[in-house]
Formats: sequence, C-alpha cells, structure tokens
Amino acid sequence: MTAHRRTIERVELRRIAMPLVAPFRTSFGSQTDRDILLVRVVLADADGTETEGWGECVALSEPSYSPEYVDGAQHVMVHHLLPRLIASGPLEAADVAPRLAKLHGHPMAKGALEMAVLDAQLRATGQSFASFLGATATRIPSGVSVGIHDSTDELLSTVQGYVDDGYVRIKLKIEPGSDIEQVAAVRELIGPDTPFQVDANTAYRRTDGAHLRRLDDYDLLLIEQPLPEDDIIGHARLAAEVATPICLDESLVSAAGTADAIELGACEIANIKPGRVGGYLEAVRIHDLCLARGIPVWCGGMLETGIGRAANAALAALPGFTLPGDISASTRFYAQDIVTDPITITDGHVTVPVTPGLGFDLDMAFLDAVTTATFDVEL
Ligand code: NPQ
Ligand code: MG
Repeated sequence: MTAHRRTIERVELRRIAMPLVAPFRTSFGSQTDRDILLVRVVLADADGTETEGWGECVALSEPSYSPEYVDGAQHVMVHHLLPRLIASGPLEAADVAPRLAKLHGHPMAKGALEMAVLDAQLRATGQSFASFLGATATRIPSGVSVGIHDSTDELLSTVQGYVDDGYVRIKLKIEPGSDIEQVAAVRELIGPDTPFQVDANTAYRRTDGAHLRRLDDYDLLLIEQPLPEDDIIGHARLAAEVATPICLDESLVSAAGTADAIELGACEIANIKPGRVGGYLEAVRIHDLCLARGIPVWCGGMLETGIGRAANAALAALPGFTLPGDISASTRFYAQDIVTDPITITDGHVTVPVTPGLGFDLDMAFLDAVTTATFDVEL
C-alpha cells in the first residue's frame, strides 16, 4: 500500500475566467462567464520522480446552486484542507476523502483536490481514468442542457440548433411560469422519439404536485430536482403523485444520503455529479449502489472545462450510466477550451478518453491567457 503513496511536493491554485458563448439561465439566475478554480499538484514517488496532476473545482461564483462558491472553495483549500492533507504524509487518491472527513462539508473543494491527486497518480502509473474506474463503454451518448428563455420562439430555435448538432437528448431548464407551454412546444418541435427531460433546480414547492403532474402528458424521461434540496420527503410524495420519474441533483451529496433518498422513494433516477458529492471516488460508490438497487443514473455537468469534461466522460462509461448525461461538446459553452483536445460529439456521442490520467492535455498558452490569478500554496 505505502508503495503506491506519493508525497505532495507542490500545490498551485489558478483562477480562470471563461466567457460563455451565450448567457446560461437557470431558475437561480443567469450567468455570462464562468470563474473556475483549478488545482495543480506535483506528487513525488519514493525515487523522487515527479508527476503533475490537475483538478477542477465546480463551485460557481455565488452560493446559488449549492452552499459552496469559488472564493470560499479557494479559502477552505488554502486554510483548512491543504494544510491537513499535506501534514498527513504520503497519499494516494483514495486517502484524500478519509483524511479530510473531520472537516465538514465543502465537497466541491475536497473533490477538486482528490481529482488532482488522482490525475497525478494515474499519469505516474500510465493508466487511463476509464481503465482505473472499470469503464465498459468506449463512447457515451451526449445530452445538452438548455437554459431558460423568455421567448418560446427563441427557445425553439436554440433547441433546433442542438438537434442539428446531433445531441441525443434535450434537457430543458424550467421554472414556474411558462414551463408547461415551453415543454409542450419543445416536445412538438423534437417529435415523440427524442429523449427529453426537465430540470427545475429547486424552483417548485410541495403544493405544486397537481401542476407538475401536467408534465406527464409530454413523455419526459424525468423531472430533475423540483423541490428544495433538503426536502427529501417532499420529493417522495411528489414521486407518488406524478408519473414522470423524479430525479435528484442538488439533494444528493453523498452515497449514504443517496441510499436514504432511494429507500424513502424520493429518488427514482440519480444525477451523479462528482464535484457535488466530494469527488469521483464517491461518485463511483453512488453508481454502484444505484446499480445494485436498480436506480438508473446519468452524469450531470457544471459547465466544466475540458479537464472535468474528460473525467466525466470516463465516469459515464461505467455500466450503470444508462441515461445520456449532460456531457456536451466543449463548444456548447466555450468558444475555446483550455485543453488541446476539446470534447467533441460525433453521431451524438463523446469518445471516452484513453490517455493516462483523467484524459486531457492542456493548451498552456490558452490556459495562461484566461488565467486571472495564480497562487503557490506554502507547504
Ligand atoms: C444542473 N448544470 O444540472 C446544472 C446547474 C448549473 C448543465 O444544467 C453557471 C451558470 C454555471 C449556471 C453550472 C447544467 C452553472 C449553472 C451548473 C448551472 O443543475
Ligand atoms: Mg440539475
């Protein structure tokens, strides 16, 4: 065991500013730029051989999707997580979560650190992330998440563009107001055979059961996170009231909590986002328990750069990922990516990366061009 553990030699944090190709609106707000925190670690093995690894923190700039936000994630890494991790001695990726377990919360910050260690570890051993995880698919179906539009005509032209791009599944962000009308219009546009689902990002209340039941007319794959994240019983009641399956996103922050939500009947389908649950290793545990309980899963997205997008593609190649994920082409959100091999879609699918590590190579010149700040963490 100890032979696989490596010493953290260096940690650099980097903030990048990535303009979105178009504003992305959800029920919690509209964004035009993505402010992302990247982590670079250098690990050294017993011979002193150094390997770098990168992690991407999915926290947004404000605590609007979850309690974490990017400045807070950076602060907790620098002042709490990294000092504890570095003091804990040589490590491998599987050590990161247990060694940070006494520090509560902050899954996105913890997940980014685990991701960087995992990337370095896999690069050192020459193994791809897909192979490490036990991926069974070589390509995965690509879905697209469509933001809220004021105008239904504009929404339909946006959706038509994604259909033309080849996306095999449409996800529409919804909120109370023109939800039913817009779902009806999109279903009419894409026809009965295109997989279609909606995401409310907590915008509804327990009393909205009768309203949400109207969505049953449109043959949706699922309704994602209709109620507030802590309302597990509310989701269970809704699941009994509405025929369309209820899928949880924001509510699922650990494997244990996911098991409870499933047992309570609140989670008929699970959106697995590695950052939200503290990293890829916990994401795999959620995959495993959902597979054992017959709960379909799919991989969510947080507008990742090519770093997180490549890693998500490898995760989504596990056998329980039976629904298309929000793993779209890099160009869905960004005119240019920070990787040399941006994620693309062919025939509606993304190829699972097989290079050592998480499966990306950085375009350092472009990365430097979008960098707004860099910090060396004191060891
Ligand atoms: C979701 N993602 O499934 C999230 C929410 C999310 C792809 O729909 C900037 C603005 C970044 C809004 C990252 C997708 C965001 C954002 C994630 C929303 O709920
Ligand atoms: Mg969601």
